[in-house]
Amino acid sequence: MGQLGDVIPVPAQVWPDPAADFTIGPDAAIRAAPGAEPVARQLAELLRAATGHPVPMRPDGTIRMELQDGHGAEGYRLDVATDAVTVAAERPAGLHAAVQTLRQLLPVAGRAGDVVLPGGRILDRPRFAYRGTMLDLARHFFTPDEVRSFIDAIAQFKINHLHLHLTDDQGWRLEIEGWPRLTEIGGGPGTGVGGAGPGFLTAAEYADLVAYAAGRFITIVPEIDMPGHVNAAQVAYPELAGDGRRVAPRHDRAVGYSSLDAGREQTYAFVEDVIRAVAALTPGPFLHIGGDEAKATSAADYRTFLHRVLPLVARYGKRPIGWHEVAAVDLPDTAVPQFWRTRAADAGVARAAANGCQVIMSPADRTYLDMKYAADSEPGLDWAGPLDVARAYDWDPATRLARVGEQALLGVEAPLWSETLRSLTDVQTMTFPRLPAIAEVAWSPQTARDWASFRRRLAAFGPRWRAQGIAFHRSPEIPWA
Ligand code: TNX
Repeated sequence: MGQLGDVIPVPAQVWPDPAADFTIGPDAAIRAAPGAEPVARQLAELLRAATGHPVPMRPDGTIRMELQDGHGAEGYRLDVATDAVTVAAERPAGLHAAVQTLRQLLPVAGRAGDVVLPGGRILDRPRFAYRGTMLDLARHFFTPDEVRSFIDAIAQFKINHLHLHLTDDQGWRLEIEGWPRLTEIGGGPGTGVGGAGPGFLTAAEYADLVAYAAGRFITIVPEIDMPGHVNAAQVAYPELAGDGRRVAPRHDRAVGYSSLDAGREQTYAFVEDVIRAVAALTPGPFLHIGGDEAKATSAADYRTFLHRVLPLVARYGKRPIGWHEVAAVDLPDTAVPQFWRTRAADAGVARAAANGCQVIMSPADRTYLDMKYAADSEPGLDWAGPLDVARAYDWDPATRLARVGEQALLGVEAPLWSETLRSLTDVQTMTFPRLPAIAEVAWSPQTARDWASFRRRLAAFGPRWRAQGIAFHRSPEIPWA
């Protein structure tokens, strides 16, 4: 049995009480308040797997899940006493967060018989509302089953947004009504970097993923990258290229050579169809419009394009997110620039923050999961790296960018680009153990965080990940159990 607070992300407040341990015995049962049942069933499943006991749902259960005010959208209270375990939250999302905490207090080996939970109280709530990661399906396609397994793995760390990079120069990975060649050609054989593929999500598969993620309190954030990163769309529909000539497919790693034509109405007819379709499939509030590395678009055309497209996102009921280059224009205060460079100041993002926009922090030198861990590790890129676990952990999002402080931050996201990835194992190896570091950066109070404590808590995940079949990088910085 570990200590009560030995979880990732570290809870905001922990009061261990060694005299109050609770034993999950053969008679253990769960009592769920109305509205708490779905999360209570998830907890019951975990407790059954850990103990081998039946753990039914029963009105006299001493493991209690309650809904009560005062914990915020995702916060919770966990009380472990000798005679009862009480989980209280304002909303099911908070109960789900508490279950992720409890899960890490259970032994790794399954069907272990009676299990003792360490006594005491946890009061916990997230520092930032947006705690995300991103998977690039465009450079390398991952199947719905692979994405589901990724969702299961990240949910344990209280990650609550999964950004899917669905389109790029190499491939187009989401079926769009009325534009079948996008995926027939853009999702065809050989469309991944280096000739990988084929693959795309049908609208129904995407909707299934959205629902699956929602069951784990994760919001899907779809990205359609534009006006650059559109070569695959132009291969499928040459009329989307400025001069209408046939466009050659490209599966190399270059960026910044393609652009939609900001001066043609046809561009906006296409973009509106895509935004309408993606918005209709996406219950979450966000729609990511990319906007990065538009080196083949003039500055004037870039502005024209965004002034047309930002209102379209709003018309279909979504809040636009864009890579921070979008802050070159005056953004509506509902728009969210996502900072990804390695520099210490960005005039556009600072101006957007001063105008009331919230910002997502993804500085590449701290959060890019596609960076190599070390100069000699594979796979990965190295333009912002190497990025070891300590570097992913040891920073404060509120002091990262000049004039973009705590109040301006919506949250933190760790993107995983897939140019060098070939398999789900590669995805897992790049994600773990760095995403848990970022999850703690985004969830835990800065004052509760400490590298020495984190690396010790992280070490315990070695056996846990092995039991779950999740590959991870055995970083030499961590004293693996
Ligand atoms: C830059 S970060 C890109 C991507 C690449 C990535 C590789 C950003 C907004 N654009 O197109 O995949 O670097 O690290």
